[in-house]
Amino acid sequence: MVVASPTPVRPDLIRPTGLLPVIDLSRRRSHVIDCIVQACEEFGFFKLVNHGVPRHVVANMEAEAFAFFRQPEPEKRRAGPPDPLGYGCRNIGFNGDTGEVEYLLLHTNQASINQRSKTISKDPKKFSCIVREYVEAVRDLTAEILEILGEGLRLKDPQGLARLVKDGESDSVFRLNHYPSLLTSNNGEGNNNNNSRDMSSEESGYCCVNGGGGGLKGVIGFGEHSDPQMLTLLRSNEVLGLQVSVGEGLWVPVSPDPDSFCVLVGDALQALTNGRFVSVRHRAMTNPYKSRLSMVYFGAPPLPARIAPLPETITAQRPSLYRPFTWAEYKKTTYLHRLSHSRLDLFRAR
Ligand code: GA4
Repeated sequence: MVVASPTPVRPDLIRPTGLLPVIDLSRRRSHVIDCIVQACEEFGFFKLVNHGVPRHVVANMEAEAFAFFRQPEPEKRRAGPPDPLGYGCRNIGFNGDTGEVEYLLLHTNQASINQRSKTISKDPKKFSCIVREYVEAVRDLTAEILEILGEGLRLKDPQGLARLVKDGESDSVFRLNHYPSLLTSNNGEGNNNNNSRDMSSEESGYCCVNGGGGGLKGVIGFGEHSDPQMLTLLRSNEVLGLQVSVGEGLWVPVSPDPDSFCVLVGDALQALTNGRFVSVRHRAMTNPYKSRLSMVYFGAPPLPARIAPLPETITAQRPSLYRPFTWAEYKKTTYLHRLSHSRLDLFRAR
């Protein structure tokens, strides 16, 4: 992987990490509902702890992901180029976006996972089984959060949002992102993510503003964007990198916690809630000393599903902000634009 020259990051525009909400799913239901609704309104982001996804399901998925990325480049390329599904390296989407990242993008449909696994793993049955277990667990958790939101919004059909991601035809996708450390990056000629060669955690507790020692600075791994889907569940290893925008150009680093999930509101949920929940802009920095791995589930409706502000979110003071559209239409639009585009603006009601 080629190391790009560092993208300058303005230290004055970074805020402390304690600002972001952390929600304990094991607390009293009514309390959890209030906290989640408030977090989705204020930030479009929260960290979820005591979420109930079994440790071994996460650990197995992480081991498979590292095993894939550890392979020599030609092996990985068997699963590419991304169409957009499959293995990709540095190129994101089809309109010239790049980042210091390599990734695997999978559809969550089981037939698609089985088919793709043949190009990804020497033991495709094991790989697809581990992906299935992980995806089912995070899909169920996503559905649970959407039910909580349905209750919190006092929807007539509180389970309606959750049904969209639980639908067998759901267009949800799953992404493994690997951000090699700058020290272990190479020119795409083999191992670039051997975790054991990374620096100590003390050295890697770097500040992405000023960079670490030796003049190494944080580099953009995945540029600023919002997720197009409804809800994103992101889990990363213990390496710092994710940053969320809290408006007015301020970025907050998310402290890494392998036992939690970051939950992000996507564009489709912003439209469904008539802008009451905000899709959060975020980005990922590479860590100079440690490889970062994120496992990201993007909960989406089926392609023909109609997205329009729910009646309960439309009031005289707040008329419908968006025109109705299908998820297929929205998805097509995302691929016609750059990563950082504010694509939901194209669907505003006139
Ligand atoms: C961002 C969220 C998901 O990772 C993703 C990305 C997709 C891709 O990498 O293929 C997109 C990006 C994401 C938004 C704008 C378009 C599409 C790359 C890109 C430039 C899988 C998704 O659904 O949208």
